[in-house]
Amino acid sequence: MTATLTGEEIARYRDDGYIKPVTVFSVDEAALVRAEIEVLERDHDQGAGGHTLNQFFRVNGQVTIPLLAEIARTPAILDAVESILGPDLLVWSCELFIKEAGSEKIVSWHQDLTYWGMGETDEEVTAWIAFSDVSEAAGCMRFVPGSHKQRIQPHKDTFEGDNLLSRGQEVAVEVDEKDAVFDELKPGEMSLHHGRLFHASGPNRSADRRIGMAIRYVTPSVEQSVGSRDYAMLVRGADRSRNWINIAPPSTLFGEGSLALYDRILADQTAALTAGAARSIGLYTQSEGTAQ
Ligand SMILES: O=C(O)CCC(=O)C(=O)O
Repeated sequence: MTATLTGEEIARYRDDGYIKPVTVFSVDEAALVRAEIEVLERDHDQGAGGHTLNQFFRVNGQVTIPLLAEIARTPAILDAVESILGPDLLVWSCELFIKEAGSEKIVSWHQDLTYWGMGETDEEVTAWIAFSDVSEAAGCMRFVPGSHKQRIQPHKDTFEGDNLLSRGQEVAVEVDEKDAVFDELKPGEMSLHHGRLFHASGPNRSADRRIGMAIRYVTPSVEQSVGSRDYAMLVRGADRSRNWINIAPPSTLFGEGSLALYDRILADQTAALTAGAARSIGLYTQSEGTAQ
């Protein structure tokens, strides 16, 4: 399967700050991935190396979980991302966003780049892939078209318990829900969104789990400017930038070396990802189960 975007789709991404839906897996392939995620939940619910499974799922999943690193290298996903970012692509983080059936968990309105220490770059895109039916009822993402043309706006920490984000962060400007479009996706479909796009998601009122994976792609030119160093996995082309410590995909699940690397990355990234927090926060360290 190839998913190279057309000129018209690329223009729409530039104008709206997102593009959807792009099919990157067949329904059967998506079901297989979901089954593998659910095997992980069944067999590794205690986590590994002192981390909960939830933490591996929510930040840098590609470092210790081969399945997630492999998904991030799927040619069809890379074709579409290459259409936006060009031929040299790195993966900064893989994250699973899972909401159980009937879950009240939400994601408040935010701009991703606010907390990543990468400035206001246009050289980052998130691929969000559905592994279940991600309908409006299931709490799909909502986007405000064109909002990526704004600079990074002030955000406030809410620390609300039902928020899937690490500090319940929320953009501190009024968002008119009438402007929002729903990012409904079928299993195997993905959307791409810009790191300054206003986006949010609601509770899961459907009868099934809502399972999605966010992959943060950057080009080698992006620089970590808050933390002292940062890490990324080269997935297409070349990285001649020296901006990133290049990491390899893991060969085994929760291997000793990749667990040590995970600790190192988390320690280095915590400075950037928790900068300015109103109170001390761990990055998804709370043991709230694998799915929220
Ligand atoms: O899955 C969600 O509900 C939110 C995901 C999100 O905020 C993101 O991928 O940037």
